[in-house]
Amino acid sequence: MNKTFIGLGSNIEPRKQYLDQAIEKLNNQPHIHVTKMSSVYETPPVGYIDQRPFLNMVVELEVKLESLQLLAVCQQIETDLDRKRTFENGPRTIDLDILLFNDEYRDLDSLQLPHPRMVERAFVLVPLCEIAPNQIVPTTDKAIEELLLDLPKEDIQEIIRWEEPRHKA
Ligand code: PH2
Ligand code: MG
Ligand code: MG
Repeated sequence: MNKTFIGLGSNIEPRKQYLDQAIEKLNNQPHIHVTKMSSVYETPPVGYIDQRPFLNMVVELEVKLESLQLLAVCQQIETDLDRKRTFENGPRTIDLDILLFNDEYRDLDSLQLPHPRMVERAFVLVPLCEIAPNQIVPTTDKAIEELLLDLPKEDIQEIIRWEEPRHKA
């Protein structure tokens, strides 16, 4: 059994529904169990900033798959949920990024592990810290809660726990 963490992001409505559907599709795979889920956070766009805010969260999975097989599953789910590749960091219905896979290190074009930008992104570290504060990131030898302390306070303050909007009775 392999333990892995996936970062999910969406900034095209219905954002929450895309997150829910992606998790359901992961859990419906015979060799994947969703074992932990973070809260959902609303986060300002990083990289290309002229776009709608994201909902982000992180899940922990136990999988009987190799990392490249898991990548293929994630990419298929993105396609099934209407993900269009427009431009780098552009708007998306759903993005599924493998953050960590056991303590595996990979440097392929298709898959880099640990995810190379995870340690600088508050929208990844805040939800990940909620479910795995003591998890070590192999290339840094630091725990998630330590890595979070290294980020600028302003970055962390922008990550807001998000709740489902209430519908009128
Ligand atoms: N994903 C990106 C680029 N920028 N910003 C936020 N807030 N959330 C994301 O998931 C995100 C991003 C590339 O995948
Ligand atoms: Mg991404
Ligand atoms: Mg991605």
